[in-house]
Amino acid sequence: MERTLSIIKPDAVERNLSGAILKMIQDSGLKVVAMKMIQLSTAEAEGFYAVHKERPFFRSLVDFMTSGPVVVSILEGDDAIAKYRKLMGATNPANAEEGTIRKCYALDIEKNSVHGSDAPETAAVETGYFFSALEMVG
Ligand code: RTP
Ligand code: MG
Repeated sequence: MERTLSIIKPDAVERNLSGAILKMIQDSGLKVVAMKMIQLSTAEAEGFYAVHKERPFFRSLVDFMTSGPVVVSILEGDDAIAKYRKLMGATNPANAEEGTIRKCYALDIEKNSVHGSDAPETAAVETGYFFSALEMVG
């Protein structure tokens, strides 16, 4: 069993797509073991995306991620990290495969509706960034 962090980003929450995206997640067999809706502060978004701080898109990404509420959750399942990345689709929705969340709902390379951890190490850091052990079930 593996756990990964999911974020439904402001562009999707704002368009009332949280339920539709959670349905795609649950239909894939991944199990939600923690979940909450939060408004990220600038410092929280900068901390979360610190790995990208030298990238040209960093400021724009932080502005976007703080533009409205997000739905963060922890997903559990066999091979959950890779499984969720596959369900999300490519970062740029123009390159995303049919049936993926980003193909269905993303607006552009930045407003791409969802985040998923990309490796076991980042999944551990990211789940701990948003949730305490007391907030996880199972
Ligand atoms: P994520 O971290 O959100 O799951 O997405 P990812 O791995 O597919 O993409 P990553 O390279 O980690 O980039 C993080 C987020 O930054 C925004 N981005 N904007 N304007 C741009 O060229 C650009 N490139 C990336 C996206 O919101 C991306 O998901
Ligand atoms: Mg990433």
